[in-house]
Amino acid sequence: MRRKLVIGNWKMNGNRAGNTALLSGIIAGLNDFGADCAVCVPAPYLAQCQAELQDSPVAWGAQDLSVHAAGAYTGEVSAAMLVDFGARYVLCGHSERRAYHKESSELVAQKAVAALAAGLTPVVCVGETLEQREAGETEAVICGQLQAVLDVVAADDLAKIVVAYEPVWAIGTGKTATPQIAQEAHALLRARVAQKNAPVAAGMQILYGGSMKPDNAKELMAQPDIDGGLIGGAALKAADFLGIIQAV
Ligand code: 3PY
Repeated sequence: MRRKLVIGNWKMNGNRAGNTALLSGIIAGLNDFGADCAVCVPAPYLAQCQAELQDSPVAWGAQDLSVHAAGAYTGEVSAAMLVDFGARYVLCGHSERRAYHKESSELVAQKAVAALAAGLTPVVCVGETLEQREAGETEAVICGQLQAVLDVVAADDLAKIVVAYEPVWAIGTGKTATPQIAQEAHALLRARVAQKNAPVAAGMQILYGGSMKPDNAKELMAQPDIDGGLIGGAALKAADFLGIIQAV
């Protein structure tokens, strides 16, 4: 039985006072809902998460990392630095990074490898655009993005990866994939992992992302291959985030 996981992706939002209010609201409302929960925050706020979440059931992580370990890479943040601030998760290849920063699937795969080497859990994001879906390319696109990671991650590390399916057309648009569309994509991704290692595929957490909200979370998470959510806008309000966790 896979445990559900709900991760808030704050994107480039937040400030110290607002973060404290949000984090304390989440902690206050958390019960044992049977789901794991984490927030992926802008890197400057990792120290704040470490201070404010360390005795709570909420884990924290980052939204990106460098493939490099150290050196002359201005502006980059290494996996070891994230670990230094207690991060457990790091998003790799969110569609906004693929689109705005031209991150290739190969680079995303290298980021996953760097995260694993440092002991972080990479949350590998995959998803198709509307044009790709309409052209019937969904399977090729999302399985191709995943395959790039499967090709380079050591067999022993495969079980430490989390995958997030985030259809680009459902991100920040208010549009959500129907539970059937999401389930179909999740099943394809799990089958692709199974080609490499069936037991790992059976245990892998595959999250759905893309305008998941309290009112659609239950139906999405009831699907057999949907193991939780990667939450955008709804992760910025404690009541909404908790509403999604409660839907598990
Ligand atoms: C969204 O739901 O908008 C996301 O991009 C979550 O990562």
